[in-house]
Amino acid sequence: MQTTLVIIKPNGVQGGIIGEIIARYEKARLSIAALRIRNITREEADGFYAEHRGKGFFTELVDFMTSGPVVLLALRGEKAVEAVRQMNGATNPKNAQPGTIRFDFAPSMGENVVHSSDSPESAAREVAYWFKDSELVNYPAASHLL
Ligand code: IDP
Ligand code: MG
Repeated sequence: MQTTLVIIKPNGVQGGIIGEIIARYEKARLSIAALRIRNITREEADGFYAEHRGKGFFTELVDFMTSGPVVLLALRGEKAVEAVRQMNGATNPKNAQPGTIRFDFAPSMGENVVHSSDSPESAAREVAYWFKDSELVNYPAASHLL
């Protein structure tokens, strides 16, 4: 079992597709270990995306991620890290496969609607970055949808 971190970015929140995105993860039999909607600070965005500091798009990325509320989501399931990366699609929506979230909803690379952890190591860091252990819950993911 793995736990991975997803962020629904400000355009996903303002576009009214929070429910649609979360429904896809539930249909994939992932359980929600933690869930919160809030604004994040520039300092939080900077620390979260530390690996990208100094890149040309970094300021644009921090500007975008702090432009409105985001949904922070920890998802749990078998091979959850890779499963969610696949469901989200390629970083550049122009390269994303049909049926992925970014293919369906993302207007551009900079505004690609969702973040997800890229490895089990990143996932551990990223879940802990936003959530305390005591905030994570456990329940069996649906075997069929009610
Ligand atoms: P990922 O979100 O698919 O893991 P990363 O390479 O980790 O992609 O980049 C983090 C985020 O930074 C991307 O989701 C995207 O929003 C933004 N980003 C990455 N590369 C570019 C770029 O070349 N131009 C604009 N934004 C970019
Ligand atoms: Mg990444």
